[in-house]
Amino acid sequence: MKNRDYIKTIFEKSLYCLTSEEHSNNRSNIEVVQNMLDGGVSIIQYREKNKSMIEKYKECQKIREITKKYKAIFIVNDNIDLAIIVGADGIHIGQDDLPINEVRRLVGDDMIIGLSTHSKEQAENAFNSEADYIGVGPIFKTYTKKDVCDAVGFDYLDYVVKNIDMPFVAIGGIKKHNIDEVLNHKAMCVAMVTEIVGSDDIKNASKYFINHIKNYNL
Ligand code: TZP
Ligand code: MG
Repeated sequence: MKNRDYIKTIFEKSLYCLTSEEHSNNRSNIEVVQNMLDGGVSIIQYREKNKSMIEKYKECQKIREITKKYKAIFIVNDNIDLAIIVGADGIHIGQDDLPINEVRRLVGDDMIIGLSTHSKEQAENAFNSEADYIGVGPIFKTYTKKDVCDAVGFDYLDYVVKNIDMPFVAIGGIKKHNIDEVLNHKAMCVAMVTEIVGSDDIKNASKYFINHIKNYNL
């Protein structure tokens, strides 16, 4: 298992961007990721629900190549085999996926394992597992994720900030108009899907949020 303190240094005050081609206004995942990287994004998750495995494989190979060039962290959602094959830095899974200890056995000690959590109990379990970081959300209502649970709001985020000493990323419905609320609640790292992939200028939107998060003073 990676050192959680080390992952904290990567996540601290960072923007975490996810792909979603259906929300990318006719731009490909590759073009979107290239623009995110040009805007300075340092953590990219490939999340794509509408493609075949072979399509995802080809895209992930390409994204692995460019994220390496930019020294960005590359995390694959859902598909453990794909993450291993393309040499991703991490895999992100959900509560209904394989148990973390089995995933750890498959991916080895070096790969980052992220786990989505939506409740205090799930966070406690994640803390005591071999997960390296957790997703905390959805903070607000989101239509991006199809099978998502109701918004967890700030109570759960506050609980994690106070009680769970591991890297985490706040996610779900986070936009320009509400990001300050999330930062006020001391989110370590902020994840966005549609706010970035759906923006007219992905590079500049990424730059804006990276700077905003970095320079935000509580
Ligand atoms: N996990 C929890 S909410 C979510 C995921 C993948 C989707 C967030 O998308 P958006 O567009 O930032 O609300
Ligand atoms: Mg999943």
